Amino acid sequence: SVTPTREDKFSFGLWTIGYTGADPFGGPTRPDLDVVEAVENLDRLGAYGLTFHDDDLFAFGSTDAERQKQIDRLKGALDATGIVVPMVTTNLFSAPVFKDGGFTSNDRGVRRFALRKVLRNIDLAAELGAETFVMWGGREGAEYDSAKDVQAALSRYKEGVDMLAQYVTDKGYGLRFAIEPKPNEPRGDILLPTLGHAIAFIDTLERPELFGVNPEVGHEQMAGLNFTAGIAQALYQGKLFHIDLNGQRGIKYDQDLVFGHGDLQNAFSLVDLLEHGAPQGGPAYDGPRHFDYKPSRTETIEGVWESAAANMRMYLLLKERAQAFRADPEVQEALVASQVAELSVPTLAEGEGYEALLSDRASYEDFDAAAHFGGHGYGFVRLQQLALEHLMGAR
Ligand code: GLT
Ligand code: MN
Ligand code: MN
Repeated sequence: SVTPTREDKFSFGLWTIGYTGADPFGGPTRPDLDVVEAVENLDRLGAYGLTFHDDDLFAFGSTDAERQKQIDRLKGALDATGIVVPMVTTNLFSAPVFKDGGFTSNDRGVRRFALRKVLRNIDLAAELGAETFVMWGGREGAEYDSAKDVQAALSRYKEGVDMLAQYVTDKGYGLRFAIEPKPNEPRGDILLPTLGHAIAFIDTLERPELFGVNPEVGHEQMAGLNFTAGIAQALYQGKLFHIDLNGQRGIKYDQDLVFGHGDLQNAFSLVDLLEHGAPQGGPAYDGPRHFDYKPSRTETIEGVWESAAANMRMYLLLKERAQAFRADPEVQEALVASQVAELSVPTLAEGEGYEALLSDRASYEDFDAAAHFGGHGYGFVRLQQLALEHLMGAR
C-alpha cells in the first residue's frame, strides 16, 4: 500500500516542514510553524517521528523558563498523538558565534561553548527517548586554506566527540552518534565532506562503536557521488546509523527537494537496497526513514503538507516498484546471466593461500583471457533496462 503507516517509520525534521522559505536572496514566504501544529500534521499524514535541533524548538538564547515551556508543549503533543522522537541534533551553525564552526572554531571559547550546548541537548535527547544523536558540522570548515589548520581541526573534532561519547557512556544513555557529511555550503569546504571521510575519521575515535554516519542523498550527490553505492559501503561497515532522504539534481547548491524528485534512478536503487539488502542478502536498514527536505519557497502551508506527504508516497511507490523488480523471473534470469551472484563466491577456495593459487595452472598459465570475454558480454544493459521498466511501471 502507498498509504503511510507507523510501521513505515517515516520521520521529519522540525526544520524541514518548518522551513519558512528564506534564502540568501530573499526573506521568508511562510510564517513560523508551531511545534504542536507540526506534530499534529505529521500524525495526520501517517509519519511516526519528529526530529529537531534545540534551536528549532526554543530560540537561541531562550531563558530556562522559555525553553521548558516549549519542551512541555512538545511532550504534550507527543503524548496526544503517539509521535516519537527517534533523533535529536544540535544547532551549531545559525548563531553568529558559530560562523567559524563549533567543535573546530579557531576560537577556543567558542569550542567550549559549543560542547556545553551539545551536552545540554544530549540530556534532552535522552529524556525524550531518542536513539540517535546527529552531528552535522556545516560550519566546521573554511573558505581559505591558510585560515584553517585542518589537522588541528580534526584533533579538536576528535577531542570533542570523544568527550561526548564518554558523557553518554557515564550517564548510561542509550544514544549513538551519527555524523552527517556534506562537501560544502555554508562553508567553502566542510570537514568530513563525504561519508567515506567520516567513516575513516570514526576509526580514530576512542569509542568508534558509538559512532556511525547520517548520510544525506543530496550531500553525496553534490560531490558527484553515487548515493546508493555509498550507502552500501556504510551498511558493509556497520555504520549506517541514520539516513537523510531528499532529492538533488546534479552538482550544485544543496536543493533539499522531495525524495525522488531529483535522481529518480538512484532513489529506486536506494529504496531497493534499504528494503531488501544486497541482491545476495546482507544487511538491510531498519532505522527511521528520515526526510530532510525543504518545501519549495513558492509554496504556502498547504504546499508544505502536500510535499511532506509526497516524500512518503515517493518512498512507498519506489518500494512497490523495487519489490516487483526483485520478484520478476526475467530479472532473476538476467541477474544470473550477469553473474551478479557469482561475486559472492570467494575468489580463493577454502583454506587456499597464495601458494596454492600460484600452483593452480588453470588460474593463469592455462587461463583463456579471450574466452572470458569472447562469447558473451555481461548483459548489464539488459538488466538496467529491466530495472528502468519496473521503475516506470512498464512491467
Ligand atoms: C541543516 C542541514 C541538514 C542537517 C540538519 C541537521 S541541519 O538543515 O542542511 O542537512 O541534516 O543538523
Ligand atoms: Mn541538504
Ligand atoms: Mn541533512
